[in-house]
Amino acid sequence: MTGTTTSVHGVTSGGFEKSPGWLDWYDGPSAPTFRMPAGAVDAHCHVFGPGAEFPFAPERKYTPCDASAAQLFALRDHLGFDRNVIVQATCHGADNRALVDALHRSDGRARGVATVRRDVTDDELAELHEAGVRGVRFNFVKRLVDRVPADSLDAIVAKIAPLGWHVVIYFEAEDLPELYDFFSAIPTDVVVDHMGRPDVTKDPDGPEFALFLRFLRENPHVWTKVSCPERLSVTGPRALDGEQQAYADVVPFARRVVEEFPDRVLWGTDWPHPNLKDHMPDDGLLVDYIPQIAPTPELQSKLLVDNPARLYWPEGA
Ligand code: 0GY
Repeated sequence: MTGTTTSVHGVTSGGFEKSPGWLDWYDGPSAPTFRMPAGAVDAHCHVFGPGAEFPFAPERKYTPCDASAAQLFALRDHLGFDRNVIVQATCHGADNRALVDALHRSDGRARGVATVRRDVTDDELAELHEAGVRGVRFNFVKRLVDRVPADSLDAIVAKIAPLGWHVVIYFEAEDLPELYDFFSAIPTDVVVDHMGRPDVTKDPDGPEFALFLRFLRENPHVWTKVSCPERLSVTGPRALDGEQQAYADVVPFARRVVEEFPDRVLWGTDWPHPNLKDHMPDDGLLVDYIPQIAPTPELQSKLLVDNPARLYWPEGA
């Protein structure tokens, strides 16, 4: 793998200063012991810049290190994934040029999820579709974005639905009650990032996670990524052969979702892991977490191969 060579002394390429305390992605991930099924998709990852080529958006809430398409594809090959779904990160706002460039470089092995504004034109959407974009992301996490009014989001949905795209939503568990009806009414498929960010110090049988499970039960058009244990965990990345399993506190939440909704779950690394302040995961160990939440080969195939293929490559490979 190539390393973060453009990202030194707090400054990224193009002269952008990284946010204080920013942790760069881990250069030198271990080789996973988990045998990835053929055709596996890393269904949640990002590219950042490089800043000199694709400047970060003026309205961003953080400035990351560089994380290029070439570095992402090297990680894909190292971990044993076949394809990627690259999700527009908020540090690029609605400027999708870095995403589109990465999609073009992927030789058809990546799809994208973009951020667009309500005034996006049909020609711009057609260009994004041609590049491989198949969805838009609506972000409700307050530390990442300013809230976009619901009527703007409705206008975007009306424009992307005819293309067969879906909506990816990112929110905190405490905000689901307020957003429940809005999300339920979205007429396209909807994909929830990171299980709606449950507070894993709470009981997986408690009311907060019960609401999320009810949301999935009542809405067959809603899927979820069971990703980001490193972001949700309090117990952290203990070694798999240690006295405690990696991200043990997240397992009961993710496993429950995988077992109840095996046909509507996706998994991704979240490389290059924006905004982590205490530890940066070893992506090889993150992959070794997968069998804890999807314990059988059948569940693993659905999670990593069949489900993302249905959503992002419905026309076949
Ligand atoms: C993630 C999570 C985060 C950031 C973003 O687009 C983004 O900036 O998604 C986060 O900080 O929780 O999924 O990458």
